[in-house]
Amino acid sequence: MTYENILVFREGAVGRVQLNRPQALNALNSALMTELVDAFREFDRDPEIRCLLLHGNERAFGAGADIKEMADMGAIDMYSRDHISLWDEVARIRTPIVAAVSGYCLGGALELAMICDIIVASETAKFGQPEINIGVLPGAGGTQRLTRAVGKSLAMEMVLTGRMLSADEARAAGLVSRVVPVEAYLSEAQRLAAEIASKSPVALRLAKEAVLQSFESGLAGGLAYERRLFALAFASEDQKEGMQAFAAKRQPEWKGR
Ligand code: CO8
Repeated sequence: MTYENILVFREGAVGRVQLNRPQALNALNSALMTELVDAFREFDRDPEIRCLLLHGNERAFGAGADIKEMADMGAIDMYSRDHISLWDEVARIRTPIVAAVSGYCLGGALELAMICDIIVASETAKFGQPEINIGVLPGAGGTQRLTRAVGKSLAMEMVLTGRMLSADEARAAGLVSRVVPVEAYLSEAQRLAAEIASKSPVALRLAKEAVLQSFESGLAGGLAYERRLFALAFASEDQKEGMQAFAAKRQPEWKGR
């Protein structure tokens, strides 16, 4: 399939997608989100691909959902067209996803980055939920995922005032895992994605599922879930190979089953 709003690359076992509407600061219209979901799903089905990487350009990861596309919509349009479910589709991807963020990461684009599993930020990154300034509120999960990521007080400040966090503030708050100079943010994220992609794909998916379960359940339920997935890992050849390779002091060869 050819895409008009994203660029898609295969780099070894990493599937890389670049958001590509620079003239609109990568505003996420429904065409772009549909293409993104399509590309991610295709990678997710591909056994050769073990980690995904999502990024924009230096000026913007994304300036949010496309305001011009939404401006004239009524409540029933919003409800029945259900564009927001495209964000839910990204959350259903089982392959780990690294987001590399430079410049603006606002509104629906921050909500998209928070659905990814790890955020690497350039020093120039700016994170915000500015929807309050256009008379609405976050609609693709921001009130929930941001609050879990940075805590109630800072999430409230961001959502109620629209203030953007700098990269350093975002790291201090736990929203991003690392901050790197702008000229290195993409290569650093590629390096991280390649490192993740070198692990057992079975174990990666089980681990991602187990960590995400912490958002869905209380501690007892989450621990029980983790225990079941841990036991399930022992049904894989990769578990045998990983542990035998460790004992034999050699590198494991992952089979992905
Ligand atoms: N939507 C559409 N177009 C946009 C958007 C956007 N979110 N952001 C920027 N653009 C366009 C501008 O209109 C402009 O286009 P043009 O050159 O044709 O006039 C171009 O991108 C460049 O933008 P600016 O000239 O404004 O650039 P500045 O450097 O002056 O400002 C800002 C950069 C501060 C990022 C500014 O563009 C801005 O405030 N953008 C809007 C940010 C925002 O409010 N985001 C939240 C949107 S609402 C949302 O995300 C809700 C998600 C819920 C799910 C929705 C499901 C459908």
